[in-house]
Amino acid sequence: QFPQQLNCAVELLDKAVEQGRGAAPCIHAPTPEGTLTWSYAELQAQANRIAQVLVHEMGLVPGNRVLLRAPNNPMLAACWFGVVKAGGVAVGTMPLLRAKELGVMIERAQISHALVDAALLEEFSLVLAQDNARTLTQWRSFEGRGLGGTPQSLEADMARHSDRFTAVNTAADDTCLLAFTSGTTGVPKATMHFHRDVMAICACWPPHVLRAEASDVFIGSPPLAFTFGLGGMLLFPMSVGASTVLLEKAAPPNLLEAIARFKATVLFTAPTSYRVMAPQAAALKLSAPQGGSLRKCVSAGEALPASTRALWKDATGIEMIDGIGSTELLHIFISADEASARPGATGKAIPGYQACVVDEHMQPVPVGQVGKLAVKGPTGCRYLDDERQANYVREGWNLTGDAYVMDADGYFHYQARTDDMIISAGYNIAAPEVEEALMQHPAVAECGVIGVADEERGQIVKAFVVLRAGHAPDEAMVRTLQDFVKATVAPYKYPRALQFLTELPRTQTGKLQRFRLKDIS
Ligand code: 3UK
Repeated sequence: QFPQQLNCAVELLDKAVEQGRGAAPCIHAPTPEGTLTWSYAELQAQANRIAQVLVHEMGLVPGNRVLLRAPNNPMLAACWFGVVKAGGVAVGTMPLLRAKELGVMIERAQISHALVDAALLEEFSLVLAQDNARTLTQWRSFEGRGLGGTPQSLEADMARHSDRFTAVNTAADDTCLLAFTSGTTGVPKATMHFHRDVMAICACWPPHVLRAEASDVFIGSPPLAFTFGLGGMLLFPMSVGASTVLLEKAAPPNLLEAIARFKATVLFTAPTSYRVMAPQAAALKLSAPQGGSLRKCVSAGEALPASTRALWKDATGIEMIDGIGSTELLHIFISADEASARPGATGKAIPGYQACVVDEHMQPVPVGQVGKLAVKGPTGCRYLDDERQANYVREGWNLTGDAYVMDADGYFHYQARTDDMIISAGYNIAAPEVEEALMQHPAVAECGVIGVADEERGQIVKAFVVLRAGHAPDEAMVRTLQDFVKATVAPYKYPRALQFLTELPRTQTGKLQRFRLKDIS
């Protein structure tokens, strides 16, 4: 379905300019002085200069891997397109990563070049001193808003080049992107994606489920280093000629303020963030039904509890769009739009993808029964280190590691990560179901549930709870919450152990790290 030669940066950026969108706004960002906006033509000019610096001054040849280090900002987007136009492989990394973690990634991915936001240079200098970063010989730093004045300045080099560059004529199945998994289980794995994969995700979920328009203004929290963010915050808005707001700081208070300031219409963030933002979103009347701008709200990264969906709907009048995606499959493959959303279900397989629920032997399980989620589509898992490839891909199906139930209408209901099914005295208990029950109690701000070893029952359910302000973490509260769960779901699912924390361990993509809760136990 795609031509043999394809460069996704040409498709998404150059063609937009050719087709007359050059003057349209593409990227907005807050600056200390006000707002910066780049048109499609301006983003293209920056990307073209960066591509020439990479090729002519940094010796990049097609296939070289380029480490990108920056919070979400316009220059990071320009670097991404510059690398891809030059035929390089963009390797986005979470801004908060430390030298030790980066060294492992550089070694594993044999990274040769780096483009680094000046704000992250201190940690980067530690990386360069490490033995495992020996392959990385060429780097430049930039100021996120393109102002220049940093060591080994990318901008100074860019100034010597024109705003024109003809993209390298890559093959549709050349790699353009290496994405590292979130590390919910500890060790990040690198996944490879081709130019055609990028075009495939732009052709599946956005037109069929999201249905955004050129007039939309996208905003959200996921980093561009996370494929949820790369799609939602950059590729998808560009694929429809819309604009996007890139925020270096997108924790709930900043995000709320920015939605109002930029009159954002399409929001991408994680379930926990929706939960935290709901009261202020209501007070600020941010949504279109309340006279504000916001009209579409996308949740991914973790299961969306029915209670959070209801909370957000009460606060804003907006029915959320849930979607499950993975780094391995690049983006969302099961989802439902506003009109067909069902509380408690993620949705159906989106056009282009097939999904089913299977047992140990890859046989479909009957409707209504729990099994492993298996997915097939135009994108799929290619680990850089193929040892683990066979765990994720079996008989052509991607096994995401999630336990799901499919109902008679083809809606998929999330249960747990396959490893997070708790077996207690012979009962199968899905940790997220207990979490959802706890979260319905007004004293609970956040919680995480795991199974811990128990002599008598094999495992018991243990809950970690963060209380809302004004509630005391005492024995009486433990019993109150235990009784509450017993009254909300089948009593055998109640947490026999319950511990209070002041915050939960999360990855930078907002996912609960259950393995770290196990360490606390
Ligand atoms: C979990 C969900 C229930 C699920 C991602 C959208 O999260 C993304 O990628 P990761 O590689 O993690 C994948 C795993 O996260 N998950 C994600 N979304 C949902 N569980 N409901 C959801 N809506 O365990 C999955 O296997 O970090 C999400 C787009 C791109 C992505 N990379």
